[in-house]
Amino acid sequence: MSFSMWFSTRPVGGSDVTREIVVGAAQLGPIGRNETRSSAVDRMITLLTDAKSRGVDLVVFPELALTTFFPRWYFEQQQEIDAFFEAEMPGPETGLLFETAVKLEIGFSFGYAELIRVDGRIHHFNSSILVDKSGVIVGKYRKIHLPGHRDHQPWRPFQHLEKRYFETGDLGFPVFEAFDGKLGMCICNDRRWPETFRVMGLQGVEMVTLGYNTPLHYPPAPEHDHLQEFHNHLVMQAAAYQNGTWLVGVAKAGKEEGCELIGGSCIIAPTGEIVARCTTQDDELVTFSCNLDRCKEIQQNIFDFAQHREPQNYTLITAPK
Ligand code: ING
Repeated sequence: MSFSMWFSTRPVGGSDVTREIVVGAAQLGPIGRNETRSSAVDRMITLLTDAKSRGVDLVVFPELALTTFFPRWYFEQQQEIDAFFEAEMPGPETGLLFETAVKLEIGFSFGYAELIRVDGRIHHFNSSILVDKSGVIVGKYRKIHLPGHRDHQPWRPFQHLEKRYFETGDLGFPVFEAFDGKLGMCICNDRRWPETFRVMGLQGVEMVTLGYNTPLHYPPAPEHDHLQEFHNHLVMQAAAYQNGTWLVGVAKAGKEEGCELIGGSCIIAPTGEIVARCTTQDDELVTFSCNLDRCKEIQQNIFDFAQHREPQNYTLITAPK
């Protein structure tokens, strides 16, 4: 076999202008129970401003970035619970974040507790939004995989009452045309479920942003505590590689109201490689220039769904539980 037979000339496709998004993973340290939203917003603005000075286009903040992770406590009164929710977005205390971002011409994504009224009924979601450089909310996601439990379980050193305080997200796993690419979002526990990313992968997602609040201690299985950081990166790296997408995972980190939350915020390439990661448990920004066209290396080869997927063999996955 001649030498030239070994080297197929790969088709040279597309324009020579690459689609880059300079991303900032903006990790937050602990937010105290009595810390005001304005204080959290000020910390986010500091990170936004630093990001702009570093040429960032899109800053990603954690899940429930405006308050402490309140599902760790059992509340009887709905009024106490609703105090952690936003009834408007932007609202009186988050408007400054939007105004500053517009001035800086920078996009951002963050998670918050969303309270909405529909036909006179109040709904509560663990939500995330994507805001473009002109301050327009171009995408919204509501957390679907709610971990933890619904009832008060005093045996636990801290509660995890997301099933009590939030409804299951009702928007699916949408992918949005924004920042010259296809962007999707998910939230925290969603990242542990491969279906989350495959649904977005089937929509051609090129970057997924997600925030998380992940306690180091997992009361039902303390023997896994030492694996929390490993599991965190394992699922995100696998998701990025198996769907050929960039992934930005951002923690609320550190000892928050006595509960140790893992850090490990990072930016992951479509190959599954971690290309940037935080090294502290505090407010910290790491950045990377993400070439969206690199998704093709995976999406048009090893995970070319049209060529290689066998959905007729996967029907169990969507069968009702
Ligand atoms: N937090 C955790 C998460 O999925 C958890 C809950 C921790 C589940 C450890 C399993 C193990 O990262 C949220 N907010 O979903």
